Parts: sequence; structure tokens; C-alpha cells
Amino acid sequence: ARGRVGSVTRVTESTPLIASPEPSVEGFVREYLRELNFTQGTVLERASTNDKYLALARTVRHYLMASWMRTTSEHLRTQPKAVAYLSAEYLLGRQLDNALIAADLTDIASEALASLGIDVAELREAEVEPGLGNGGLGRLAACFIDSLATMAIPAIGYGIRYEYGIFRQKFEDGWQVEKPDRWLDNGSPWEFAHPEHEVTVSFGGHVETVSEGEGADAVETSRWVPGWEVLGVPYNYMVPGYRNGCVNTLRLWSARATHAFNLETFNYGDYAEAVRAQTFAENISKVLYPEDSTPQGKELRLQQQYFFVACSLRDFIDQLLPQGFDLHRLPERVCFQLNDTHPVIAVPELMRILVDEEGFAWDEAWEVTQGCFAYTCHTLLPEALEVWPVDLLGRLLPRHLEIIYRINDEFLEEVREASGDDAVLVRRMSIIAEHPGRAVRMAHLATVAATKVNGVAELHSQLLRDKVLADFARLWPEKFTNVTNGVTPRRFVRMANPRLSELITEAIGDGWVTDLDRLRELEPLADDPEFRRRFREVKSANKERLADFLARRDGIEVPVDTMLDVMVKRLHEYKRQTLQILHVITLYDGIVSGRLALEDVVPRTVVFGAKAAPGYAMAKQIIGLINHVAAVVNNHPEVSRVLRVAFPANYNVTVAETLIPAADLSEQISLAGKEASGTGNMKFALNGALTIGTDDGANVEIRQLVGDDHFFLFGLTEPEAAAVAEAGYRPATYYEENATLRRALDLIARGEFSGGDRQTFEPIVSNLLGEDRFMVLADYQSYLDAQQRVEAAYRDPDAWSRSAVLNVARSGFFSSDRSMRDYLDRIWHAEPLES
Ligand code: T68
Repeated sequence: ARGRVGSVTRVTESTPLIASPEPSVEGFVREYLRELNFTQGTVLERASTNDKYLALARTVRHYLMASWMRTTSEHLRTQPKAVAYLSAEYLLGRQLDNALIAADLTDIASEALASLGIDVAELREAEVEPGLGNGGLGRLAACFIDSLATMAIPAIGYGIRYEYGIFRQKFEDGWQVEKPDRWLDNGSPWEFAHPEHEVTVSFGGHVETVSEGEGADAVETSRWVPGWEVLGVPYNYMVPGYRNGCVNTLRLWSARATHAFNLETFNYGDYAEAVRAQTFAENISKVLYPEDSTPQGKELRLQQQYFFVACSLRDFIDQLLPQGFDLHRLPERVCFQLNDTHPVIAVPELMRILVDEEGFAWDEAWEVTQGCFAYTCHTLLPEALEVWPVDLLGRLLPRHLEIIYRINDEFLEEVREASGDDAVLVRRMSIIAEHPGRAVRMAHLATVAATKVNGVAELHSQLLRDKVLADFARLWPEKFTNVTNGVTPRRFVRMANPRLSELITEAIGDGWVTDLDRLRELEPLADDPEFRRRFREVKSANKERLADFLARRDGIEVPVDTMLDVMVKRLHEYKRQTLQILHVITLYDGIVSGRLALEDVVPRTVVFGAKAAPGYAMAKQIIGLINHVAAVVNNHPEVSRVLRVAFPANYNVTVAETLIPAADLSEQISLAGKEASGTGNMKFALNGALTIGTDDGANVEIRQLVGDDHFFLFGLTEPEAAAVAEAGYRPATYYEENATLRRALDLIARGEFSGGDRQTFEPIVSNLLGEDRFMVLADYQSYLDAQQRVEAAYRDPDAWSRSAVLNVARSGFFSSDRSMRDYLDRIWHAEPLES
């Protein structure tokens, strides 16, 4: 067991540390007023909400600070093997509540502030969440660093401090409009800038070949002569473990123009030019790239990728290793985990450091490099596998391209040898694609370099081995492994669902927060009518909380006594928001046409939350359709008595925290074989929603664990979908043969939801009838049937809540703590820090 938060259990001579204050209400008041008066420079009477929030955030920091400093110095002193998580995205969500919970200060802070006449709840709302990610991949990284800290694993997260995070979504006439996310405007109390630890990153220029030695002994070495440079300034964020005295670090890099660059131009008197140069450099960390259906080969994005990994490798080697450390032993000290291919340029960067700067022989350097990296793949869509055109990469990073070519030459030699010169295979596996243009396949580079390659759910890892990376899995079967994703129970149960947390803790104690398998102990309580009643009370109260939240935030009215049916995730055709809106339209059509009596419909509120990539036209169309259907449904006097559609704009982590605990039904309806894992699906199950879902991603494992009777399965399986595609899928057949489906699609086509205009949603209709790449029409009837089973089940509240409790009890596997244990056992082989 580790020391209490705030108590310093071990201080080494070399690192004298100040203790954090002992937690008490009076002490908290004192620390708070000190922050408000001395740091924020204001008095209580005049303080704005933001002043009060900033003072609170800084006060909470005091209580974590000693643990942070101690964790940091322990890492430096004991030099354990560390995990360095390289991720272009961290979708952190608000920090205040999480820090309060981690430090066990929630009650003390509320009491202390109440004594000053301040409501903590109001201050919480003042925090703008750092949205430095697009969706699941970024949120996963945030869950992972939380778990690593809670398990006291020596770990550091590396990423980019985007000045603008994921865009703020607004709806105008139901259509998505993007606004910049100015999350830093009101100050950012959770970060610590360290310009003194800036790192220089080079770009461009050319490579020179230098000959060393004479005659037969002469060796040619390469030297990179860069064309321009930028600086990376680290910003540190605390990553507090849950009440364990461990506080790890997340280090995000911000780009600055080099001093010389500025000064020189400025001295020539060209002020505008100096500013232009600065803007150019600082653009690198300006915006988060919105995920796109097709990667667009954005030069700036490649700059971002190289920028943050170059900073991070330098930082790890120079700051975290002792001086003079023998880099041959680097694999003993670190595993760089590549969160998808975005950081893969780190592979040639480490080779460059070892060969060009440290004078390693190529083979030596390659051995070290292969020992240091592991790669997580997050997709199955071929178009989402990153490739960089060779001319772009060569212009930006000429030496790295050269290194990639050499890695590829040696790798292909191995393939030739193993395959008896199979030229087709060699072409397929090459790191360099030749068509349509020459390009570097980053997933191939990652797979060649990594010690381990993992998918993010059983099915996904299987499909990686069998399809996406099959050639590689045949060559190196032992390289491939699975780690099923997980979510942090601290944020997504303990913090987001305090009522359920209390109910659980009352029943089984509070050990579940860090040992989620213990939720199993709830299983017998599923049969206890009193427990189920209290579970239903929690759900209702959470619905009230959500209704309040949406009324205030969006002016949306949510009836609290209906089934809450929720689909929240990025908008993508493969996720099939369209399928759910078709169900809504079918219900609407049934009622309006009189085929469906109102009393035969289980009243439900369908909630959507989704952002579309700004350049993804079809996704934006679908958002428009959902909002237009919502307007018609919600304004229909009969239909709206049993059916509502709510689509709050700007779905983010904060919205998820209020929405998920209130949900009855979780929609996980991607076409089988397309969703790598999903993590929202886990959050819903843990909060006692039942899933309607396909056999896809982690749904498969959720269903296996909670049991078929407590999960609404529908749709084609992955092999079935593959067979349909193989045989030639013809969506129009389903339209022709299914009258219900035909009526739903005809309503859209005839302009029922677009004021009679047939053009508005024509692209959606013709896409579904003509191509329907994700087989919405093939799965429509099966989905409808499953929704009927949902209705029947919901009519029996006792049976429903029994299933819901079983979902909670059996979902402990989906803790990100378990994911971390799997990574530790299968990939990282690092150990917790003892104290
Ligand atoms: C998601 N991927 C998977 N990508 O879709 C999801 N992509 O199934 C999985 O649960 C999750 O990763 C975690 O493993 C993403 O979220 C991106 O956001 C993304 C961002 C930039 C470029 C490509």
C-alpha cells in the first residue's frame, strides 16, 4: 500500500520536498484564499466565477503536488523500466472533479467553499475541457494514463498541446457548423510550462554523404543538413493516481519559433517577416486535425507528428535517463507505445539518433530500435491506414526517408528469403507502396519495427492477423497479440455516476474503484427486488440530472419517464447512425399512417451525439437528416407523445459524463468487422444500460460476459457480411422486398423531413440504394426485430433492471486497469514502483 495523498513517505537526501498540506476544511479555506488573493490577485467580493474556478484548481493542485514531485524524483532515482505512451491525441475531459476525487478532497472542498458562500458545482461548470482528441483513440489514451498512475506504473504520456482542440460543433438549421475551440482563453491551471527544457526540432534541407577512412576501409556515412528548425516547449500535466500517492506526468509539446530565427529577421527591421516566421513555426501545434474518412496527406500533420515524437525521444533520452547512459540498453528502460501510426516516424528518428548522432552500427541500432517500440492498431478500414507520399516525406525529412528505404531493403530481403522470392508477396508487404503514387505505408513500417503489434478487441486482433496484416502475421506470428480496450472506472463510474457508485459501495465496499472485477459481487443482488428498486431510483435520478443539464445547456426538453435510447460517437457511415434514424422514421411512419397504435409503442427518447469531420460531406448530410427528422417528430402532436429525438450539439467528454449514467439502451450498431473495438459500449454497460448491438468490436466480448439474455444482438456477422460483399451486394433488393423499409426511405426521398424538398437528402437515399457500403439496408429488418425485443423487455421493469444490474456486475473486465495489466504482461514487461 502506498502513502496517503499529501504525506511524503520517503524523501531522499538529494531531493528535499515540501509536504502538501494536510487535508482539512480550515486548511483548504486558507489555501484557497491564498490562491484567490495572492495568485489570482482578487478579493472574494470581486472575484468572477473564472477567478474562483482558477483559485480552486490551483488549491487542489497543492494537495497533489508533493506526490507528483515525489513520483518524479523516484523515477529519476530508481531508473525503472518506463512506459512512454506516444499519442497524437489525449481527450482528457475536465480535470477538476477527477483531481478532487483522486486526492479524496471532494467533501472537504465542497464544505470549505460553502463556508465562503461558493457552490463548487458552479465552479465545475466553468472549466472548459481540453478536447485534444477526436474520439475513441484519444479518449483511450486518457483512460490509459489514468490507469497507469493508479497502478503506480512508471509512465509518461507524450503528445501535442494543440492551441485549438477538436472544433466546437454548432447547428444552424440543423446543419453542422464548426467553431474554433479556444480552450486556453480563460487560463489553464492544470499545466506547467517549462521553456527551459525546450527542444530543437529540425526539418527539410538535404542529406550529405561523407566518406570516412581511406581506400578499402572507407565507409560512407550520411549527415542531415536541415533547412529549418522549430522549438518544442514542454507543458506538464499531473496525472494523479486514485488515492495512491502516485502522480505521473503527461507532457504535451507546444511549437515556438527559434530565437535566432526571430532575432535575425527582426534586426533587419522586417517586423512583419519576423512575425510571419513565428506564425509559421507556431502553426505546428495550432490545431488538432479532425479525423477524416480519407487521410488527406496534410503536410502540416506530418510536421506535427515528427515534431512531437522528435521532442519526446530527445526528452526521454536527455531528461529521464542518467547522463552517459549506454543507449544499447535502451530497451531495458523504456517501451515506446505507438498509439496508431501517427507517431511511427519515431522509428526512423530513433535510428537517426543512434546511427548519425551516437555512432551505432546499423544493425546494432536496429536491434535497439526493435526492442523499444510496440504498435497498437485501431482500425480495420483500409482507407484509414496512413500513408505519406514519398516526395512529401523526402522534402520534410530527407534523412528519415533514406532510413526508411534501408529498413525496407533489409526487410524485403528477409521476405524474399522466407518466401522463395515471391515477388507478389514482396510488393504487397513492402513499406513503400508504388501505386497510385510512391508512398510510405506507416502501418507496415510500424509492424516491421515493433516488438509487438496489437489490436484493441479479440475480433479486431483476429481480423488484423487474418486480413489487414495477414502477410506479416504469417511471417512473425508471435509478434501479434490482442489487448482488449478498457475505460477508467474512476471517471466513468465513480465520478460520472456518484449515485450508482454509492449504491455499489454500500453493497460491496469501495474496493471496486481500483479492482473492477469485484463488481461480480453484485451478481446475487440482481435477484434482490429491493436492490433493483434502488437501482431504478438511481437511473431515474440520473435522467432528471440529464434533463436539467440539457434544458440549461441546449434548451432541449427530455421527458424523464421514457426509455432513454442513446447513440453517441463520432459520425461515420460505418457506425451507422443512419440505421437508427431509419428506425425512428419507421416508428414515426407507423404512428402517422395509423398502422401503429400509440399505446403499442414504448415511449422512448432517442439521443444522438456526434461530430462529423468538417470535410466529410456524407457524415454532415446524416447530421442534417437526424436534426430534420427530430424537428418533425418532436413537433408532431401524436408522435411526440411517445417518441422524441434529442441531438445536443458539441458532444464531448463532459456531455458523456451526464448522458451515459442516464441511458437505458446503448446503441452499438456498426457493420460487423468495421468497429475495431468501441469504448463507449463499455461505459454504457458499466453504468447499467443494455446494449443493442452487432457482433462487432468489443460488443462480442460484452455479450459473452453479460450473457445473450441481457444483450440485444442483431445483424450480419463479420463472415456473413464478407460473404455478401464477395457475392456482390445489391441494396436495392432489400428496398424492393421490404415494404416497411421502402416507406421509410420514400419518406426521406419525398421530402417529408425537408419541407417537401426532394434534393436535400437525395445523396443519402441514392447512396443507400446504390452502394450502401456498410450494409444498412441488409441489417435493417434484423435491427427492427431487435428493437421489438427491446420494447418487450422494457415493458417489464423488474426484468429489465435485473438485466441492467447484471450488465454492471459482469463488466468489470472492461476496466482500463485490466487493459494495462494485459499490456504489462504481453508487451511492456514493466513493474509498479514500490514505495
Ligand atoms: C477508434 N479510432 C476506433 N480514431 O474507431 C474504435 N483516426 O473502435 C476504438 O475503440 C478506439 O479507436 C480506441 O481503440 C479512432 O478513434 C481516430 O480518432 C483517428 C484520429 C486521427 C486519424 C485517424
